[in-house]
Amino acid sequence: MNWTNSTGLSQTATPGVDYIVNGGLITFPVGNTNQTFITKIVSDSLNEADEILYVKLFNQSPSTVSIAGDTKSITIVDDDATPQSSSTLHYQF
Ligand SMILES: [Ca+2]
Repeated sequence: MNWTNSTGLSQTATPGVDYIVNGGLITFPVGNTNQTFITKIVSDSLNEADEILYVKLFNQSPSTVSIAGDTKSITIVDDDATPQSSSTLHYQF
């Protein structure tokens, strides 16, 4: 089946800014319910809230296979520190 992180769903992460839009083919061996894929996150230095993006599975083969919960959310956890405020200003005249 295919997967994509371009779902068109309302989310807080911005495609192309917070993550790279991609997708591909993913194969589940018979009897296996777990599989791994890679979504690339764009690093920045902004202190911001965690953001959500969605990943969707589709085009399963055979088509009779059912997918329980074909859309899942991924949380991009912000790893940038809160900026330190400048509490003291020094003036010299
Ligand atoms: Ca950040």
